[in-house]
Amino acid sequence: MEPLTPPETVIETAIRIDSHLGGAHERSLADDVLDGLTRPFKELPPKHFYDARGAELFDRICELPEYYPTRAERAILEERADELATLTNAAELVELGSGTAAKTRVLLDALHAAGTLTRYIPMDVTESMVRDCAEELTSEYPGLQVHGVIGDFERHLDHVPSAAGPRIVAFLGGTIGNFPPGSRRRVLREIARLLGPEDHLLMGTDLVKDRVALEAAYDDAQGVTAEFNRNVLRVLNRELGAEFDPEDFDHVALFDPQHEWIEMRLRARREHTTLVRDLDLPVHFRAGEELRTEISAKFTPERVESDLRAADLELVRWLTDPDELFALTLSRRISPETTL
Ligand code: AVJ
Repeated sequence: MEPLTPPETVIETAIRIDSHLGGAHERSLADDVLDGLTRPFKELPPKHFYDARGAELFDRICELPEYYPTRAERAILEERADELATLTNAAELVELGSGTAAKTRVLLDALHAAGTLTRYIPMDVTESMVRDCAEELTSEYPGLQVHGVIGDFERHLDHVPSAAGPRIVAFLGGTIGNFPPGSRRRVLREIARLLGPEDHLLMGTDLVKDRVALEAAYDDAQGVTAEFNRNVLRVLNRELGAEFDPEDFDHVALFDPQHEWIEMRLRARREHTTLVRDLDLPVHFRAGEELRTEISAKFTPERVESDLRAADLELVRWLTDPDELFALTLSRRISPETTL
């Protein structure tokens, strides 16, 4: 006779969390520092902003009067979530860079009300955020399964579980704008591989607008964005034994109209050399020298559509707010029949 299943394994657990970070993540930071701080034009990728403090500062940015993208995107979602639910019939929502999942609730509400929702799959590098939102959402939506994936969507998309029904892959907030054009298309192609014939990508993109509004959004009066920018130096201090004094740097945010992107930089206030101890790397800054910490691309409708096309995606819906500050696009894979 088969042994009885121990009672604890019979309990349906609504939450599963897989972690893919650890050692590999620290290596990626070390590699990025070695690569980025030894160049003539110093640069670090923006993904290293988001330790616990960085994630908290980003949440404060989202509440700032100058930072319109979060409000505009939420307004679009509130206006159109029911339509998205009807169009997609989604049983599951995969969210890349889920954070606190604040805006996600609008979508989850609509899918829940439509009666199709069974599973939410948040993916984020900030473990505490994935865990907290899994706890909250399973109690807010009875019967919802949450399968959290702690990882980097540039490296761990393979760990997103395969679809159990029609799904929406959400990539909100305009994060795709953090990638320069070439890698943007690579990231989109990789994301597109998560989509089957019944699935949709829901992507947020910030739109090109006048530079005053753009620069204010990245250089707020309260200095929260400046602190967020400097936070990357604290991350290097903690993770790699670097000796940066964040106060040695000014926050700079500029719109580059040629590239149609915002650049954030840290400008050295004085000439100095900092040691990154764990890498045995001295890093020299001239007075006024700048370290680029982020690009945030701003899009035209044509640009969004051509980037989607390059990833074999076709536009299903273009959704925008009344002031056309921000856009959400719903797209799907171009099916083989339509490309013949
Ligand atoms: C999270 C990448 C969408 O580019 O607007 C906010 C990050 N940087 N303020 C953006 C950010 C400065 C944000 N994304």
